[in-house]
Amino acid sequence: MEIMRIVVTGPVGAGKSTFIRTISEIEAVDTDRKATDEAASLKPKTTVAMDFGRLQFSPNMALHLYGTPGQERFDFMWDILIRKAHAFILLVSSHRPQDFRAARRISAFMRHRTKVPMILGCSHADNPNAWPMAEIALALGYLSPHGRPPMVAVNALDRSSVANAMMHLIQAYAEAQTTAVY
Ligand SMILES: Nc1nc2c(ncn2[C@@H]2O[C@H](COP(=O)(O)OP(=O)(O)O)[C@@H](O)[C@H]2O)c(=O)[nH]1
Ligand SMILES: [Mg+2]
Repeated sequence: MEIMRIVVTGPVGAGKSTFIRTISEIEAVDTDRKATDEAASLKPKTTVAMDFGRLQFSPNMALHLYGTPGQERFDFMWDILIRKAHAFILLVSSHRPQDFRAARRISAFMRHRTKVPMILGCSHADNPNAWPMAEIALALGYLSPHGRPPMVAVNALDRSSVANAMMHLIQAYAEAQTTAVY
């Protein structure tokens, strides 16, 4: 059985825990605890260690999904989780431009540590205030399509939307394998 380890990262509230819970075939394990700091203004609970979910992709391939905490003070967990990842998705809330900077920082942190493929998941895509993806790309510093990671709109509450994002991620991984860029 081949196991592909996928990291789901992004700022607080981007939908990482939800994304994993929505797609996992086992009951997702979370380490959400009562937020006592600035995360409390966004939601009552926040992930302190990781989320874990599993998905049987094909008879001989299982996907293991690891969700990181969103807060920078837990960045030692980002480090631990990204080192063994085969690919990762950076989720960023499409309707919260104030989070774009945090997303950029996470992206830079990960890029510094791994060369595995990433895709950008623009979550909360169902929100009426969601920014268009092209504008999110610009705000994240991708000024031209060249060198920009694949982008996909995601509603983390919707199983088919999460499955679609997973397909993009697996495709990015497969392409990187065949072109052997790393
Ligand atoms: N409408 C909508 N709500 C979402 C989406 N993603 C997450 N949420 C909600 O946003 C809140 C934060 O999600 P959570 O998964 O805890 O974010 P995390 O901090 O990244 O783990 C929860 O109330 C979710 O139900 C989305 O794509 N669309
Ligand atoms: Mg979480």
